[in-house]
Amino acid sequence: MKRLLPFVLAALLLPLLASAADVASYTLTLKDHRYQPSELRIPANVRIKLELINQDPSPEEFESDDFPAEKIVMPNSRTSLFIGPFKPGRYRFYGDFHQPTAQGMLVVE
Ligand SMILES: [Cu+2]
Repeated sequence: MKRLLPFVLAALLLPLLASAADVASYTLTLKDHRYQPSELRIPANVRIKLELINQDPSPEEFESDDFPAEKIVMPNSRTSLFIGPFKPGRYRFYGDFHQPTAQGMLVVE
């Protein structure tokens, strides 16, 4: 049993590593309190990793009323969150601290 242990561990852990690596990553950059891109296309029915890059000198909060998400990104820094899975459709998101300009849309297809 002792010699089998590494193989047992590998058999247990590799699928976990593989599934983590399989999560596709998408980037939203904040600059001048606007999201770039303002429309982000993602595939339906999968969980995705969203990288938030804030190039502004003030904090922002990524938020949506269409799906559960609320994440603060500090000035000149980055963070990430997982969102989805989504059904096909359009889902609005915004920056809570600069709503007049920080508007965007997830286009799920
Ligand atoms: Cu908020």
